Amino acid sequence: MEGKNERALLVSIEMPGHHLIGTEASLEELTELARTAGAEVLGKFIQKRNKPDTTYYMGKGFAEELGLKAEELAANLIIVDEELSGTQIRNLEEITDVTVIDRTNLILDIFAQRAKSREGKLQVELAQINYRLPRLTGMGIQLSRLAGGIGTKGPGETKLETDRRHLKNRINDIKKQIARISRQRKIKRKGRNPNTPLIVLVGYTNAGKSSVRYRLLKEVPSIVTDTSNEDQGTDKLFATLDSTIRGITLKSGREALIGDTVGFIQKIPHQLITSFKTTLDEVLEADLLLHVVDINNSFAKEQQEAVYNVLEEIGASNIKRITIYNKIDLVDLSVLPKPLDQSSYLSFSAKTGRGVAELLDLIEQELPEKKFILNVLIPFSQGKIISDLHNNCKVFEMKYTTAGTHFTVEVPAYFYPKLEYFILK
Ligand SMILES: Nc1nc2c(ncn2[C@@H]2O[C@H](COP(=O)(O)OP(=O)(O)OP(=O)(O)O)[C@@H](O)[C@H]2O)c(=O)[nH]1
Ligand SMILES: [Mg+2]
Repeated sequence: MEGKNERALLVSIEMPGHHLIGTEASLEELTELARTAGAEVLGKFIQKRNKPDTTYYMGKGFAEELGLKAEELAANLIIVDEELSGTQIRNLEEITDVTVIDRTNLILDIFAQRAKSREGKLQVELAQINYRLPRLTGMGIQLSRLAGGIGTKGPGETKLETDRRHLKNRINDIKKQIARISRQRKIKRKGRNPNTPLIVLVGYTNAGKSSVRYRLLKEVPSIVTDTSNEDQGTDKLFATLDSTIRGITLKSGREALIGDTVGFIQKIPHQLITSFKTTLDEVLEADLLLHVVDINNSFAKEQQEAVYNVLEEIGASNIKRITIYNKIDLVDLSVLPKPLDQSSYLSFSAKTGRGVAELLDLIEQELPEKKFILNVLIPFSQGKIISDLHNNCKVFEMKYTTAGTHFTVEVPAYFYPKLEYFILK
């Protein structure tokens, strides 16, 4: 969308209990999204209905008026705050004579603009194809131009079938490439010291995840010495797309890895969740999640709920969390709200640095001690290690061999280095 001088009208329909954050707030968020994508927003419209219209999503009369409004304001784009079917899009375009896109398509567009890494680009393309595939009939004209040409048409196939086959092939191809990158990532992860716990920042988009991490990297001894290239926080939705990991050292001397991730949003397109699976896998591997909440946002509570929903959807809801009420410098709160998920919480400001010491203490407290099950062979000469092992580890099995004692033990992280040399492959 960028650079095309998009002049947009935004539309939402208000249905009882439909939007998590309320119709107007959702439309406000859509405005931010539209601006982020590079569009100028000329007007916002809401129609109250009990349920969506299957043909036009909104009422036909309302759609016609919208078309007139678009002509009057010289708008060339209508953005609907919901995911539409291909038929609804085509019908709306016919009746308004303006290009129509839905919320999902807009978010996918932003992701496409933002994606930098090869993996990110592939993931976005996959999400886009999964969005398009069921809408091929509706968007026939746009897509037929993509496929087609000599040699692409199988015998007896219609254009639509050819397009579908084309996209399905591309999906397989992308999935293979993503799987390959994901394997390389796993190998890299295995190379990481298994002692080092992983902390991952999660939260609603623009809550301040990158800023919180930047603050931590600056305040504590971190493995990155040069922070000039770090994301210090950007006032844009979905500024962070790729997950990156940095190392920090906690007060106790314990090292930890801290990962930044893509932000969540209400009504997040499910195509994005499935295609960003490998990136989100990092969240699943976390030992502790830092849930960053923009306490200054009037919908902080609803945004938290949206985050809980996404965590649930990706299967990360049972990972321990700390809730960080960020941007406290912007509000005057005598009492902090208790997070609904019962997690530990604190007020914080990435801007002023308030709460840094407290956060580090909380992290130390909440970060579960990692444990490993190991098979080790300890030579008889290592009497000290054997007695330490009995005192500090849970022994499941012990067998004497000629080379020494063979143990199967559960080992706390701090003890791991002592045994590393004796691990049986
Ligand atoms: N006043 C104030 N602004 C903050 C604070 N923390 C972050 N911000 C601002 O909030 C905006 C978003 O910050 P980011 O750190 O980029 O947010 P994010 O959660 O990483 O956002 P995405 O990566 O886009 O999901 C930026 O303009 C920051 O400067 C804070 O404690 N106080
Ligand atoms: Mg960010």
